[in-house]
Amino acid sequence: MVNYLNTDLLAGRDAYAIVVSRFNEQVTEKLLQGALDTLIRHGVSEDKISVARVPGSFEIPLAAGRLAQTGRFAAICCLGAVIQGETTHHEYINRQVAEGVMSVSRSTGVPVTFGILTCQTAQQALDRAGGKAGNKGREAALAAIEMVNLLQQIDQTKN
Ligand code: INI
Repeated sequence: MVNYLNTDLLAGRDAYAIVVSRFNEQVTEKLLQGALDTLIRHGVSEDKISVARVPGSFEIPLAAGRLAQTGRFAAICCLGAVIQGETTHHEYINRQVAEGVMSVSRSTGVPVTFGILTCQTAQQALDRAGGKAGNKGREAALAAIEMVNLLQQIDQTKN
């Protein structure tokens, strides 16, 4: 019989952290609301959620790494919005942030999810922050819960 590992979306008593960028705040606040609403609806109690605000997406990996190192959080959701301007500035931010977030996750073993929009226009970002294309903050929170449950199941197979 196949042994399917649990990937349900019911949160236990674990603590979660959210790192959210203030840059493009009109978008990132909507991502934050989506993530908070999702964590709470899936069973995380409010006092188990910590929110760390950072100036811009470039600062997200450092804050996420420091939070992960505390060992207090089962997962960390990273939220930001990088919107293409007239220069290539966004390309440098996007690459570093994506690699930085993945690197924190790999080096600490703590799931760090990627709710950072990389868009060409502000409208595209708003569409993905509770508009017609969903809410990436919500997706990042769901992914965090799912990964926490999956890793806990994997760890149990060791015993
Ligand atoms: N930060 C963002 O989160 N989104 C952006 O679109 C953005 N742009 O376009 O400049 C941005 N820049 C700030 C950057 O993340 C850092 O906070 C800043 O460079 C200081 O280190």
